[in-house]
Amino acid sequence: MSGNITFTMIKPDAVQDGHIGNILAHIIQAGFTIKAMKYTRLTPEQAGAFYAVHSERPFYGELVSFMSSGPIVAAVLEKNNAVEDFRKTIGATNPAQAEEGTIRKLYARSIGENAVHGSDSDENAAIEASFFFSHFERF
Ligand code: 3AN
Repeated sequence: MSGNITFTMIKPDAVQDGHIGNILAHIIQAGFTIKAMKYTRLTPEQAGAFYAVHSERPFYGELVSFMSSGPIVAAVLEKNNAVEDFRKTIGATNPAQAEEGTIRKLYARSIGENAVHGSDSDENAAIEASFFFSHFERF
């Protein structure tokens, strides 16, 4: 059975480019409810831990340095079939290949600086939400 929670970050590129408001509006318009949210900045150690699953990939160093380069917005989102529906809403990893109207097509700079994160499974959504939020911060 698919779950109803996913985790997202508005990444440093989209924050710097002034897209926080438009991206949150897009997410809400797509039917997601915000269960938790914070504006924060990751240290390189925190970014490295969050993306530990990618530690063997060639772009890992670049990814960690980018994700700790400026503030981000982290949020837990709720909707039926949240993980799959949110990945449709954000579009392909590479914005050049993302469908028209998706968040990455509209706001991402490149495959590395791609505006938003979206969990890739229910299991990772739970792990990622717990990485950022305690139970006292989720409503
Ligand atoms: P997604 O974010 O669509 O799940 P993943 O899990 O393959 O994509 O990659 C995680 C993150 O790593 C991406 N959001 C992107 O920032 C970065 N990334 C992925 N592929 C590349 C690449 N070829 N070059 C640079 N950065 C990449």
